Amino acid sequence: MGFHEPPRGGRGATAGAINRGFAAALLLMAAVACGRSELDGSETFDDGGAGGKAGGSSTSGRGGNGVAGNGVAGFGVGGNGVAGFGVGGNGVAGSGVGGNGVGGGGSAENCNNGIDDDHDGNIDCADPDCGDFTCAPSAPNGGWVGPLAIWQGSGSPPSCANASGFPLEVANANAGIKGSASCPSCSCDAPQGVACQVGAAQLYRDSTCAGASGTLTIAQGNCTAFVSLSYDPASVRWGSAPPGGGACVPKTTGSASFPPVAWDTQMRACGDPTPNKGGCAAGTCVPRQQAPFGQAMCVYQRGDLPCPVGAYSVKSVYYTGADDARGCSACGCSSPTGTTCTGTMKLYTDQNCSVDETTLTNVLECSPLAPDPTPPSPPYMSLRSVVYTGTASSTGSCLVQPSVQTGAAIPTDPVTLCCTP
Ligand SMILES: [Ca+2]
Ligand SMILES: [Ca+2]
Repeated sequence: MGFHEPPRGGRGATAGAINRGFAAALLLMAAVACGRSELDGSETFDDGGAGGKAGGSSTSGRGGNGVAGNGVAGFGVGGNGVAGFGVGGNGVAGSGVGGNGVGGGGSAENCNNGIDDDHDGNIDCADPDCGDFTCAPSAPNGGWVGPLAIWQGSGSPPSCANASGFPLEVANANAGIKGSASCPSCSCDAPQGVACQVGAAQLYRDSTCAGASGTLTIAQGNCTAFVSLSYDPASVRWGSAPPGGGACVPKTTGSASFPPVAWDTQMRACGDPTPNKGGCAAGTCVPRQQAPFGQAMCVYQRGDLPCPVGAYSVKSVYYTGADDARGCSACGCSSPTGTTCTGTMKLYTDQNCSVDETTLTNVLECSPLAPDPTPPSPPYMSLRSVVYTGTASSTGSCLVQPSVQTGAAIPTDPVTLCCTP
């Protein structure tokens, strides 16, 4: 048998130039494909194998390798732009013409439907095309509501319409209560009712208020007779005129005012994302929240509760109400200080405040005394009388006891928010 020149590549072999070595290898493949058992180099293949098989379907990735028979290159139709590969029969491989490079024709991934729309094997959250989606852990049992997108800050909360796929306003609450009070200002009038009930006189043996003395306490306003035992006093000093009692009347300027209860922080929870479990090992594939909403995923429940075991572990408590128990204390004044008594202290040598008057007009003033012309019987050395007339001076003042806030605005109706770290 002669060696026949193999025919040229088939009709489809538009890129048929292949070197000999490669052709021989392909020839072997072609022979096996045709069921021939012998191959000795002189074999002639007049009739190649079947035509190339088409590549994979147009919707799944890689095209199959087409094997050409009868010198006609197979024509692999690639899926997704991967060429099929045809092999020419009869010893010369036709170079398969690749698929036309047209993609499989699947649609773009819808990240919200639980279906692998683009047939890349990845559903929704698992598909890299779905970067705007994320897996949210399922809301735990026990009354927890979520997943939620959360905004917190001060000022007006943004609309849930801005929270990507969390359009429903689920909760609004607050933290950091501010319940100040503006209390009136206070002042104190001058002391009133200060009493000058007693005066003290010091009686000396000598005439210059020197040396040892005896002290006599005299009730204000009454002539008081007194005797001395050890000596007839020759001088007297007005020792003291202590003021007693009295009070200042507090004055209140303005009135208490209580600004509306305010909060440092406000929280808005948005929920109701389209439910979907696609592509998440656990939980739900939900839209990723958009700023200014935070990235943490949260669940909430009314009450101040511990967070459930699991992914939603970071607790914060907000409040939806307040009890306003604010008030202001009354203005007050301390006891008076700096008050004094003035008046006169008059002494006499008789016992009825009428003979040999000696008058003192200032506290601590010293004056000599005339000898008692009518000393009593022993053991007494003298019998005299004294009268103290005291009036309160206008000095003195009271410390202001200001009006201060009492009570407070107490947050009520707590809401517990538990979020992912
Ligand atoms: Ca999908
Ligand atoms: Ca996909």
